[in-house]
Amino acid sequence: MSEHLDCVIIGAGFSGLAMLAHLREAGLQCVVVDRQDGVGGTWRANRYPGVRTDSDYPIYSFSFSPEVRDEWRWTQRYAPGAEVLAYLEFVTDRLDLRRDMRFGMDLQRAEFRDGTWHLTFADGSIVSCRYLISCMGILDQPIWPNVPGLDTFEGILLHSMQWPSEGVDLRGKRVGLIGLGSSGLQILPAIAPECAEVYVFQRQPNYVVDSTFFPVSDEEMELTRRDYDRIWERAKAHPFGVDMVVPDHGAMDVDDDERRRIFESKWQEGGHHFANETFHDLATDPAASEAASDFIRSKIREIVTDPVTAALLCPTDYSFNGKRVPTGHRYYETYNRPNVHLVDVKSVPIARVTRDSIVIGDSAYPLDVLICATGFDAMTGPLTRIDIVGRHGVTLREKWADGIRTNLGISVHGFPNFFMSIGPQTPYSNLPVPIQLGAQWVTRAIQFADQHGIQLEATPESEEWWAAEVDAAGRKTVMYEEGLKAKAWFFGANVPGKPRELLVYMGGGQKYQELCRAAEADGYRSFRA
Ligand code: N01
Repeated sequence: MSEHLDCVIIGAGFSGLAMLAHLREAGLQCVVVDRQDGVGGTWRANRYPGVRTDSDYPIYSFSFSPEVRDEWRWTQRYAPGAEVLAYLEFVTDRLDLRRDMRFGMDLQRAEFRDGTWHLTFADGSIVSCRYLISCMGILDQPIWPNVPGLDTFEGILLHSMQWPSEGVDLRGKRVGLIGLGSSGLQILPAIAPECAEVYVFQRQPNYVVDSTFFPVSDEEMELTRRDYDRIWERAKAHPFGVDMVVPDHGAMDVDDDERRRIFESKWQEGGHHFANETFHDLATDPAASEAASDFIRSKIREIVTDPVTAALLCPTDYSFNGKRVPTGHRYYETYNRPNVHLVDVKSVPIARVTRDSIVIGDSAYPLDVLICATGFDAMTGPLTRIDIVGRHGVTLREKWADGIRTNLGISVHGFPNFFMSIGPQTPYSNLPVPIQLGAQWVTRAIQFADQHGIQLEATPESEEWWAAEVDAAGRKTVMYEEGLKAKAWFFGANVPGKPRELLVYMGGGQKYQELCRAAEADGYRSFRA
């Protein structure tokens, strides 16, 4: 393949679909390329048992297509991964996007020369375009644990993100699980009933908010459809992009009994409800965050029958919001099963993996299967693994070696007509909201550039301004101190050697959208280097 296009969009997940729909409607000739064999992005890659969203279905979908809104039927409040994937397939077909999509296209290099982006793919295909748009998501670079001997394991070795689409038969197997972030803690309850034994190797416990996966009735679906515009407006106005109203009281404004009653009232509703609908300051006041931590620790002790296991599951090194809050489903209850064994690998770290076991101190745990739910090189990883070369011959990897620089997480100085959907330094949020708004913003920016015959590229001043804003906004939250303590991925702290800096904007999605609108109203001056 060798051709010239207006736009090439890299990635066929939520971002790529929204971007293609909007750019095509604006009359641009676009193609989406993806290295996987179909649409779905993260939802095609992550097919591990138990995978599902932690956002309620109305806000984990697009608002822009009346056809999709009216015709798609969600079945569960927190949709399972297969249902989200089916939704994205449905969107693709209903909006006739597939004709402009190419799969199995692994981008190796993109270079800006003579006013054009020149792309080279692993299969030798060459494509050129005027606009290059990254829709690669935030989590496409898996990390394996840095444990000696991992490659000598002769059983089944799996990463949560690379689960075989045909599934894995775990019946009667001895299974080891490393990693208890959102992925690992969804996997555990889903696999425990079928395995002979599960050994959970925990380095750092998490604050897991449990949830109930209510089915969605016909009546509720109809109400959601009817109310959708209002739901979307509320999500747009919320700092975290969810359809919730920020409470007017802080956790310390009420007495202990009332605080506990309020926490309890949201406990069963899941992560975002607990984090956003109890008190307004769980992300900004260390005392409020500690109160939430205390409440969750008390729930752990209430649910987990073995006191030693319960104590190990209680985080003490960082407080609530120090990591992205995960939603579980009977996660803590699973430790009451006789075949589930929690192994502390913080006080005695994993020594090595052998051909058939994990060795910790003097003990060897024999395993048939080892699952690594050990996370991602988040936000920057998808962009720095490819040679994206700007007009000075510098790659994004080189440009960001001493610190990320972008204007609003959308554009980078030295990389003309290159845009990022949910790039580094965009909001910490339920993602479909900034994804859709971002696709609409980029489409208008490209129309503006075409009308004025100009190229768009962040100015150096805008990059310095935005880096300072990102840092200042982060420092006002508990995510800053607690995230560093917890070695959270949003600091890059989970990747050996990666500089510690905030990879996301913590100032709120609504504030961020205001800034994007202001840049647009200003004639994109901060994007006209
Ligand atoms: O990854 P993580 P994830 N030995 O980085 C452990 C999104 N997501 O894939 O805390 C032992 O959170 C590590 O331990 P520690 C969501 O944004 C969403 O689970 O560093 N353990 C940690 O427990 C989420 O935040 C959904 O001590 C090791 C785990 O691996 C993001 O993806 C579902 C280790 C990694 O946790 C990432 O989640 C799934 C070692 N050597 C994911 N190395 C939804 O529900 C690492 N760990 C929408």
